[in-house]
Amino acid sequence: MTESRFMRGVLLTSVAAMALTTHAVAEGFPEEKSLSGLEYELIGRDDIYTYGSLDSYSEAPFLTELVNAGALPAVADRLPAEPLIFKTGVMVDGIGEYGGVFRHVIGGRPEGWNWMAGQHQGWGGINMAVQECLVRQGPRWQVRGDDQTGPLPNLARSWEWNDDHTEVTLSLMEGVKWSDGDAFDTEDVRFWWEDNVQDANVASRMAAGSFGGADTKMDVIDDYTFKFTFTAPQSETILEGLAYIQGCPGPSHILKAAHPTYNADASYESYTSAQPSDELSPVVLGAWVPVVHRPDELVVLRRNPYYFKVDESGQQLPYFNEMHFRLSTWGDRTTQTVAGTGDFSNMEDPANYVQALQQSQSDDSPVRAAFGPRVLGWRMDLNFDIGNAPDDYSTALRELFRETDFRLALSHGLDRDAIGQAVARGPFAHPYTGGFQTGSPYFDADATAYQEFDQDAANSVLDGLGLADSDGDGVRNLVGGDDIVIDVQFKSSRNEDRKQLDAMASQLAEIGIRLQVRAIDETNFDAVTAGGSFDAKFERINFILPTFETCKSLPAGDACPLFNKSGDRMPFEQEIANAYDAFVASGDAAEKAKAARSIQTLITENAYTIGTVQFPAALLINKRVRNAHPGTPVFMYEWAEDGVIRERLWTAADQQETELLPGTVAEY
Ligand code: BQZ
Repeated sequence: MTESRFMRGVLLTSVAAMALTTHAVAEGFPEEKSLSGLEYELIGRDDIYTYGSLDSYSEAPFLTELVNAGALPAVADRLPAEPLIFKTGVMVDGIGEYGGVFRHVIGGRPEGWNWMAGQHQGWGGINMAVQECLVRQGPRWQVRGDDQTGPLPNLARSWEWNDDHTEVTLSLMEGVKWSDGDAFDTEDVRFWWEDNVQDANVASRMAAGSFGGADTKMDVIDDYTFKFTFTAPQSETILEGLAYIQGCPGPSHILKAAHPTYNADASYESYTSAQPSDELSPVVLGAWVPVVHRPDELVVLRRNPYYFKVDESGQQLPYFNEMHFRLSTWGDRTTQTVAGTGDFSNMEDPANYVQALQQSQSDDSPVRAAFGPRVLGWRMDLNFDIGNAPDDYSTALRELFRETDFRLALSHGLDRDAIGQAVARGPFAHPYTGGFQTGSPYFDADATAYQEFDQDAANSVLDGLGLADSDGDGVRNLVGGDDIVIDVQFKSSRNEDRKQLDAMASQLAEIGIRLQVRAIDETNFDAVTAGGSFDAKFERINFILPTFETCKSLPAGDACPLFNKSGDRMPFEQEIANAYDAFVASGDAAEKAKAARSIQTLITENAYTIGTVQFPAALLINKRVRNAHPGTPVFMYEWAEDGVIRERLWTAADQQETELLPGTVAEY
């Protein structure tokens, strides 16, 4: 289907004649009243941690007993030559005490431990407890603007660019060990890159071709040094793609044996599920290792005796010996944290904001709560991938989805104020038209188009497209075809998503479009959507940084976004791809902001994705937990589970919760 007939310019003039009220860019994204109450001082990126060797090291007392029993090497032999050292100056409660339990409650369920093949571990902080990545983003929320030069180092402790910025050579920490004592080195990085990211048969979190283009090369130089070569100059920004969730190597000494490239009896399916969630313990680099998994009930993690980070006094981290993940619901996470039976919650289910806020205001409340900016946005993504449509009806539907004015009409058909109130009464909701949420450093109201709720305009556009209700059943029909029924998938565990879809379904029915909502178990939602097998999907998306989970939102690389995996781009979509490349390639803040503005304008003017509402969120942490900086946002560069730096959280001995498996570590 040619786009010309529906070229935007033509559309706007004709529609103007029909009094359509699409607020082109400058005319006005609704004024926003921020609820953010976060206060914090900004620091330099090097104030958080450094690398180096200390005169002596110490460990959790029960580990010393294991060393004395010959079950573990001495702490100095378990640590790298130069561990990562957290600086005391920016730790709000200073050097910590060992022991106790950090209690999470989550709504997800571990899918498996093979994260390089795209499996998740249940979200809510499990993923990030077991995975360590080449660089880090979370703690950047606290870094001064003039020092925001790029991601923070982590496993890759430093890197160097060549003159024309087409090559970057990264140096790994030397002597880091996996939780079974095996050495971490460039063979793990090579396996991650070649046999997972670059292998199109593996549904890795970093899509092949999305890291600087399809021809990016990675070369191993020695055991601790490797190099990326790009076909075009890049900036530090591209390295943000090496942070959590994309740039986290897995144990090659374990997984190669399960990979078809090295094992003729293996399939890609068996490889993906090579580490089932009820088989323990996986080999990890993270601070804690899963040792117990009671399905639908609990996951218990014990400290990793080989963890490669220390505090300035030489104490090996983390401070907590045990971490629990109670497997419940996301809503219950907030309920239990407000009640004091959980220690952490990203309060993100607007339905319980009012009650949780009231409860957390009292002096004897176990938590404190402070709202951050609006970083939670919900949107519907229509699938534009005609090439992979499963049948003729889907093909016809996806051709219609590629019509900009069809999407604009849908957007005008949505009453976002009503949708917001359906989720939570009060001042929390604000309209969202896709693109950056207002809490993003790249949000610019003047670059944001807004389609007001206007059913007349929506109907006249749909009429203009010839989508009449030819069989008189109240639902518009495809030209000469069936009813227009949009099958929308959403996560069954997300009440706020269901409420919005119910409101959207009744609103769009009024303009003759039927939404058929379908709940999918959250555990497989990503696997289903990663495969592109949906006509439409609806979920919460944090679009704060273009480099965060890029493939979910932007045409970066041929296999992206997930809602147009064909790579058959619409003209404006190609402009978005160009703006994204310019954003990543530029090291100049003003140029980046300019590229981000055009991404925003192109997305919102074309209703590339159809946003509904956006909400602030509040981080709840139990008051007995120390070193949790009160200014930590629920989400900025990464979720708070990363931003709060859990490996340096602690609780005084007299306030510690009882461990379920004292004195133990994972056995291999
Ligand atoms: C935070 C986060 C930590 C994924 C997930 C979950 C998945 C999505 C998203 C959030 C959960 C919590 O978010 O909602 O507060 O704890 O885990 O990983 O929604 O279904 O696929 O993108 O991050």
